[in-house]
Amino acid sequence: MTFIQKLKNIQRKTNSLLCIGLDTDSSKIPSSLRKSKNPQLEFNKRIIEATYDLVCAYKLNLAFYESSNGYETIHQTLEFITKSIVTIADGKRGDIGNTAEQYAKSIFIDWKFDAATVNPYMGKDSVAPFIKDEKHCAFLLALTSNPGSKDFQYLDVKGQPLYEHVAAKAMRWNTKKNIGLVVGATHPLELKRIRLMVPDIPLLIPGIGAQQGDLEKTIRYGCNKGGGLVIINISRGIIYASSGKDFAKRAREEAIKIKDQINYFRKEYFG
Ligand code: OMP
Repeated sequence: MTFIQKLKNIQRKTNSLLCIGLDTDSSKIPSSLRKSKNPQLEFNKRIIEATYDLVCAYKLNLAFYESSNGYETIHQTLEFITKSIVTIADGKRGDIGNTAEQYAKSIFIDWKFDAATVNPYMGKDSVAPFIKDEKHCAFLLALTSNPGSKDFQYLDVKGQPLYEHVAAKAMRWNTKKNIGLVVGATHPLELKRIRLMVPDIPLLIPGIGAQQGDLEKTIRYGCNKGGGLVIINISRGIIYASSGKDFAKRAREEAIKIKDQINYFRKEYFG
């Protein structure tokens, strides 16, 4: 099955565009779990158990797992996720072809993620290993959600901001229909322009919640004509909804709230 088919299937099944980011910070794990053998894994399992029917994807930001037994935790977390749900490795990889091959191998072959975030700054050969197989998707950073996105991504290059060149290249490189773009929810007007440039590729949109992106505009401008093809990622706003024993229950409540808001706006703008 291609990545796009898998994404469409799960979004239809759960009626959800929501992706929960498992940015599991060891210092934020509730004290009730700290005595378990692997608190990070236990936390992830409890969040997944409480939310799997409400999401289309889980995104693991690899930075949170780059510690002694972190890579094994990634493996075990993935084993716990229902196979029909999309999994995204957020490592923002980007290196010369030979090294990129190794990154792609660990993400897609060893861990068996469906998708990866990729920094396209080093050009086509750094992206190529991630888009060999239509089962896998590379989400290229186009316009990131953080304040520093202004430093380079808006630079005028031949009359167009740099991030639009990324969108244009993504369209050109997308021969296997397995490229997506990352666009921050903190830039709704730019999101609208990007969606016009790339009508049929998936957008991974972080920045709602802790980074205060605008959900209504994100849905209105980010979705394709059919009201889909976006993945809305929320990490801290859901997984740390409570720091108490009730953290999983509160994460579920928060996920339901956001899923419902997303669907409300989808209905409003796309019928
Ligand atoms: P919260 O702000 O806690 O919802 O987390 C956002 C997640 O999305 C983190 O894992 C970020 O690293 C990631 N992210 C951004 O916040 N902004 C971007 O522009 C791109 C990403 C990403 O590639 O996922």
